[in-house]
Formats: sequence, C-alpha cells, structure tokens
Amino acid sequence: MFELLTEKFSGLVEKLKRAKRLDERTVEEALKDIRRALLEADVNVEVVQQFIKDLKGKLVDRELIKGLTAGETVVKLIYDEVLEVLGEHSPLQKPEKTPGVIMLVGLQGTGKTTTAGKLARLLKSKGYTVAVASTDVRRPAAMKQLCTLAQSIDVKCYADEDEKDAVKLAEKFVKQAENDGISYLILDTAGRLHIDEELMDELVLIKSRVHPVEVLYVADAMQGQDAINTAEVYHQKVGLTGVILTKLDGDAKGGIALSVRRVLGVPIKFIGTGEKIEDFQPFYPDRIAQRILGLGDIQSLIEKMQAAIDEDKAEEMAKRVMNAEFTLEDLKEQINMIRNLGPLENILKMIPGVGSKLKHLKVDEKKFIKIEAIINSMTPEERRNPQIINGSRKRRIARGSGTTIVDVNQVLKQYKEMKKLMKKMKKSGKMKLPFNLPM
Ligand SMILES: Nc1nc2c(ncn2[C@@H]2O[C@H](COP(=O)(O)OP(=O)(O)OP(=O)(O)O)[C@@H](O)[C@H]2O)c(=O)[nH]1
Ligand SMILES: [Mg+2]
Repeated sequence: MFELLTEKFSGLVEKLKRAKRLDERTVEEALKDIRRALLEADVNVEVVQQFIKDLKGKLVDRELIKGLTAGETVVKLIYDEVLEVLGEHSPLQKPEKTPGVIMLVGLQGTGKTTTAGKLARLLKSKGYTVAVASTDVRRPAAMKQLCTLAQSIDVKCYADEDEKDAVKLAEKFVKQAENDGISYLILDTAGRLHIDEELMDELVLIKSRVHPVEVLYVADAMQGQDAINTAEVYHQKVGLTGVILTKLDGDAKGGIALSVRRVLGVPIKFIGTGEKIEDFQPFYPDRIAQRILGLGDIQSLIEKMQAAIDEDKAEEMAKRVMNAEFTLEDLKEQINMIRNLGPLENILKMIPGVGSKLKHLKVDEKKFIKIEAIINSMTPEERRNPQIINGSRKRRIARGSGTTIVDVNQVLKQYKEMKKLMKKMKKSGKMKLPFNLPM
C-alpha cells in the first residue's frame, strides 16, 4: 500500500538529506518534486495546490529546526504537512444507546460486505458484542454472502429473505439487536453501479429511522478520484461521518487517502488492505505519513505483535527456556505465535528500510506448516523427550505428517541446535527471547 508515494518520497527524502542549506533552490526543487509525486499518485489537484502553497509558506525564509540539518528540516515540515492533510485520528463513535448502528454505504463492488465482516471481527476482538445485517433486498445472494462471512467469525447475522422493504428490514434488525444486547450493529446496504435516486432515498429513509452513530462510505481506492466524486454525492444526499478505504493493497496509487479529508471534510476511519478478513485496520494518520515518507511503520508492527502474543505465555516460555526445559511442544507454540501475527512478509515489510527492498519478497509459510505438521504427528511423550525418537518412530511421524524422514531429521536437528544455544545463553546470561526461530 502507498508504494508509489513511498517510492517517490523516499527518493526525495534521500536527496534532501544531503542538502546543506535551506536556500531557495533547494526549496523550489523540493516543492517541484513533491508536486509531481502527489499528482502522479492521483491526489486531488486542488489538494495538491493547497499542499504546495502551505508548505512553501512554511519553508521560505525559515530557520532550521534545532538539531536538524537543512534537509531534515524540510522532511520534518513535509511530514507535518502530510499529517495536516490527513487530519487527526478519528476513532469510531461510541453509541449513546445500544445498539450503535454503523451503516456502510457505497457503489457496487467497492467492498461493503467484506468490510462489514472485517469491521465486525475487529470490534469483536475489542470485546464488543457485534451483529451484522444486510438491507440489500434486490440481490438474492446478498444476505447469504454476509451471513456466511459472519458465521466464519462467529458473529450474529440477521436476515429475512421475505421482507422486501429495506427500511422495514433495517428497523426490524435494530429491534432484534436491541433484544440481543448488541453494542454495534453493522448494516450492510445495497450497492449500485451508478448513483440512483431510488437508492439514495432508501438510504436517507433508513438513516432517519435507525439513527446510526456512523454512516461510512466504503470507497474503492483503485477508483482514485472517481471514488471521491461519488462520495461527494453520497455526502450531500445522505450525510457521511467517515470513509473506509478498501483495496489499498492493489495497484491503487494511494492519492485518494490524501484527498478525502480536504475534499469531503470527513475523516478516513479504516483501511482495507487485502481480501482476507484480517486485512483491515484503523486509519492512523501518523503511521500513514511515516509510511509514505518511508520512515517505517514501527508502531503498527509493535501493536500487531502485542495483539497476537499472549504475554503470559511468552513469559512462561521464557522461564522454561531459561531452565532449558524448552520442548518441541514449546517450539510449536512459538511458531504459532509468530504465525498469528499474520503473513510474515507483511510484517517484514513494515520494518524500516526493509519495506522498499523486499518489494517482491515472499516468505515460505509452507516451511512453518511443515514443522507444525511434523510436531503434531509426534506423541506427547516424544515431544517432551525427543531422544526416544528412533528410526521406526521417525518413519511413523513422517508418514503421519505427509513429510519425509529427512524433514523430520531436520526439525529435530534444528530443535537440538536451538536448545544448545539456549543452554549457552543461560550460561552467559544473554537472553533475547522468545523470538529466535531457526531461520
Ligand atoms: N484486494 C482487496 N480486495 C477487496 C478488499 N475489500 C474487498 N475486496 C474484494 O472486492 C470484491 C467485492 O467485495 P464485496 O464486499 O462483495 O463488495 P460490495 O460492496 O459488498 O458489493 P455489492 O454488494 O455488490 O455492492 C470481493 O472480491 C472482495 O474480496 C480489499 O481491501 N482488498
Ligand atoms: Mg455486498
């Protein structure tokens, strides 16, 4: 996501770092580069103009920021300006009374239904009781698509295939949610290829009946400026409280992210970065700005890691390792923890300096799956006491895990090496765990 912008800005940042003085030429050249980068990334033209004008005002005749070089000062000011354009982080509104209804609106195929599932999963993980429901009465499969998705994440889904009045449906769902003690009800609505009056009227009516805490426009980032134009119409007719940008993982140039706030006057609340249900996150302007400027997305990396790792488990593991009790069972758990963080390449890409170099990196997750399968095929006794694994046991394990004896030997060897290493660390007192997998 934001590869194009990141690439352009990283180049610019590198160039600026070499600048000794903040003279007119440096400033003019930087502004020219920035303007070009923003336009190429499909940022709204007026937003670009304003951006350049504001930045210029801050740069001309300015003293260096204390402790920073000329180039660093410019970079810092660009960063501030990007932040300004993105606006402040804007979390989901807390409902005054439950259920808090979140309406998702937008054109056909922008990702409303997928996003309903993603948002439900996220809210559920934060401890809210969540339900989803679709008011799309025209497409027969619409409700089913949503409910299947909801089922996969164990979230309630309301449906009524017989009711053909979307407004009545919405009211009915809200009552159901009220009875069920739901804190957030996510309403997926029908999409259309083009804006049409009938649909708009329907949305306006639904809104007036269910009093949503949020009306979020789901925008396909791949559609660039078109998406913003459509969002403007929705905003005028229905009234939006925010935007969710989807498909930022694709070839989207990303400029839309920098345009929404200034053009529409409402914040981006979430972003979708893939087809999978976990490819979704709140929109944090500072992280995005850092990412665009190529400064690495450390904060989200840490958060992702924290969410996945059960701290107690990690501590317990560290203790076991300290006492050199580390078993194959523990190894398996360690692998699980790391895999819970999401696809490894996503994580590696967030490390500063690694992202741009690993554009086409693919981590071999199959290897992890193999190790796990092998350990799974062992008996508990074997996991605790690997030295009892003789030839015939190895054969059985290989067969059970669909691997070969060579694979089994490799896992055992890696395990032994890890354990040796841990003993050594224990002696020297140096400890950096639980993140040293045999890779
Ligand atoms: N790559 C990528 N694909 C996405 C993302 N979000 C949704 N999609 C895909 O976009 C397609 C359409 O998604 P839906 O959720 O069905 O879209 P919708 O807005 O509900 O469509 P209608 O109900 O027909 O209006 C699906 O193939 C999704 O997998 C995303 O963030 N990244
Ligand atoms: Mg849909």
